[in-house]
Amino acid sequence: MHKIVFVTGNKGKFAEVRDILKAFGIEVIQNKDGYPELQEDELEPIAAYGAQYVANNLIMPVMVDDSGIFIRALNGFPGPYSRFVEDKLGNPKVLKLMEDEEDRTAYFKTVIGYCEPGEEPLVFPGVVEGKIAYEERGSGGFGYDPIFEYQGMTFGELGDAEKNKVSHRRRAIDKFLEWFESKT
Ligand code: ITT
Repeated sequence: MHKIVFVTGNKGKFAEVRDILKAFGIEVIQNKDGYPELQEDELEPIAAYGAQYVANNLIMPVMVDDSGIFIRALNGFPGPYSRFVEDKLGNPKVLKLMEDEEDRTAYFKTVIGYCEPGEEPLVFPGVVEGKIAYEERGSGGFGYDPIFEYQGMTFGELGDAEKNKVSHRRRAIDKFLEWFESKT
């Protein structure tokens, strides 16, 4: 069985990546060492830098996941600052910011970064389009899931198994798997 070290402090992300990759015969091991997060408008350079930094520190192949929610009416906010905004504002205040906005469209994006020691990092993006709900709904998932509607249901209402079939993270991992399976 293949093993992949996934560097994240986020329990929700870890559980999703573990469940998705298990079905493909890959065991995921969580590492909570963290990495310096670049201040960038895009997730790709953050994931690439993080993966390379940890791969060279641990001297082993590693995977990282940098994600964010991009709300069109807020010009893409909070995007790469999603962690900071979740901690400082949380879903109720994000909904407040959206109170008078008619354009509810938003997307979630994950960029999986993968790097082997001494090599260049690779990035695999995945996006899912949806809408910002008017109130939090559902107790599943984590983070912004209760306010992100996908085809009428929030990710919080959808449940982990269904979310894992369609999510931004699933789409990024599918791209990673395509590459990983062609190399092994
Ligand atoms: P690591 O960097 O340690 O992996 P983190 O939580 O800091 O963990 P990010 O920098 O990628 O990760 O922050 C992404 C933010 O978006 C964070 O607040 C997450 O809770 C949230 N988030 C990421 N994926 C999500 C998902 O699938 N559903 C809901 N919220 C999500």
